[in-house]
Amino acid sequence: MQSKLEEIKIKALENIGKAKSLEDLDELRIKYLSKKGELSLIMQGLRDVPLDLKPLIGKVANEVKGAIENAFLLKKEQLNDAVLFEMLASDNLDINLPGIKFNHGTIHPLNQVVEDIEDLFLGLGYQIKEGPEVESDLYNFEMMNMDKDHPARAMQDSFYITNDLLLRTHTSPVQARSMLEAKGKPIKIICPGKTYRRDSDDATHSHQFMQIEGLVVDKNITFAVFKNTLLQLIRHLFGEEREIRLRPSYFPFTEPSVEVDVVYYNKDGKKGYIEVCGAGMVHPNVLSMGGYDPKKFSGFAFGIGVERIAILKYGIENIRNFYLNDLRFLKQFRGK
Ligand code: FA5
Repeated sequence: MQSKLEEIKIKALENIGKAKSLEDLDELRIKYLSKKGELSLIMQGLRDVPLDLKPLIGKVANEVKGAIENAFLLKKEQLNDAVLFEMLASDNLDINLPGIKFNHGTIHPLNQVVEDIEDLFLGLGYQIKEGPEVESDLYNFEMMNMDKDHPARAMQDSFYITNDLLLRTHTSPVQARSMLEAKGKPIKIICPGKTYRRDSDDATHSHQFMQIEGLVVDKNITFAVFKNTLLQLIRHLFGEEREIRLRPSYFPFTEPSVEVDVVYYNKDGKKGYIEVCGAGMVHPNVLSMGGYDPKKFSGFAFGIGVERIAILKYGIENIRNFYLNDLRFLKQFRGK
């Protein structure tokens, strides 16, 4: 029995030494060391060994088992190392090489404001609409209750392409377009986009700027609903604490009309207000022209100045910064 054990040991060590993979090694483990392996079968024969020889044979058997187990563990380590070295060699990674720099773009601060406001209104059940930047006189003025000779047209002089075609001066023409499209059904939309005016450029005025129009038309839309929506918007943008002012105003397409001002402090700590939004209850004439009976339907509308919101939110000193494409300025808005 002793020689049989020695024989198994020699064979097992030889086979383990030759194993080429972890799979080979596992097969050998089953062959020699498992419950039904060769070593266990021999050990079962220990019962029939004469009593005086048992300690000796038992000792040899344990030594053989120990030697096989050690060889097995050693080989396993070698094979694992070999797998790792092979992986590293095939990866061919030189950690001394300088990495490739990717130039990450940033979302323009004005678009960040637009996305933020869109998120708010989508959550309130509004749909997002688009309208053309080259607009007809009909939608830009007439359907907004400003006839050809209406004095309020002077407040929004435009860049004209023909007598009837112009760069829209506000996003309000989308109101008229949405009403005609909805054909008398309730409306709840916002529309962000570019607008153009023959305004003189200064710190808060630009000849091209962005607005977000809002329009709600339904039965029983009250001034209270309108005011609550405006407050929700301003609180969302500037927090509960920021002081705001609702100022009575005039627009030919709303009655009554308001303007929303938000407080700011200049470099010297002097308090002022910046107008961010014009709004009001939709004028009955605008409802009629859009195909809604003003006796049954009412609504409110607003036009937010996107640059003005961004100026206040980020403390920007001049509106021109948004249009100069200076990367040193734009990169400051990464992930705001
Ligand atoms: C209008 O344009 C109206 N269409 C808004 C409106 C919509 C009223 C729906 C009622 C119902 P106003 O001219 O005030 O209104 O402009 C709205 C906002 O656009 C202003 O509060 C301001 O934030 C911004 N804005 C106006 N002109 C300029 C400009 N030249 N540069 C930058 N922002 C401007």
